[in-house]
Amino acid sequence: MSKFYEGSFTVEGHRFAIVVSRFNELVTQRLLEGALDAFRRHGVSDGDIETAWVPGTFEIPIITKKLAETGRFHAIVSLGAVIRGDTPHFEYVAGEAAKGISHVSLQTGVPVIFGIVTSDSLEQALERAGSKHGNRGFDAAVSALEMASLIAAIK
Ligand code: INI
Repeated sequence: MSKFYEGSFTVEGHRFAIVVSRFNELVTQRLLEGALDAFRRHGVSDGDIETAWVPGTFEIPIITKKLAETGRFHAIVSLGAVIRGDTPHFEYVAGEAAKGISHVSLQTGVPVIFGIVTSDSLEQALERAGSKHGNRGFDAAVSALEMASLIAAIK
């Protein structure tokens, strides 16, 4: 029979970090609440979660790298909100964050979950931060649980 691996959502002894951007804090504070809610509801204690605030989404990769390199975390959640209406730099900010996060993840072997909302308007961003399209922060934390557990299963 072939062997297959699958992550679960119940992890024991796993530690998680969250890197959250202060830019568009109205949205990111809600994403953070969603992520913390998901971790707690899946049995992760507050003592096993560390959160770092960064000025903007562009700064997420460097702090994610620092946290990953400590070796303390089984997965890291990145949270931000990049709104097209706010800036002509939309593509740079969102694109560089995506590239940087992916690079950190592959380089360190620590799964980094992309919980960055990209939208055309503040209204659309809020819809993904706890209103009609769910909460991307909650979803990102659930993905972090699954990835941490999947990696543990493969090891
Ligand atoms: N940062 C965001 O997180 N979201 C944005 O929508 C945004 N806009 O619109 O510019 C943004 N800019 C700041 C950027 O992330 C850096 O903090 C800044 O450029 C300093 O490096």
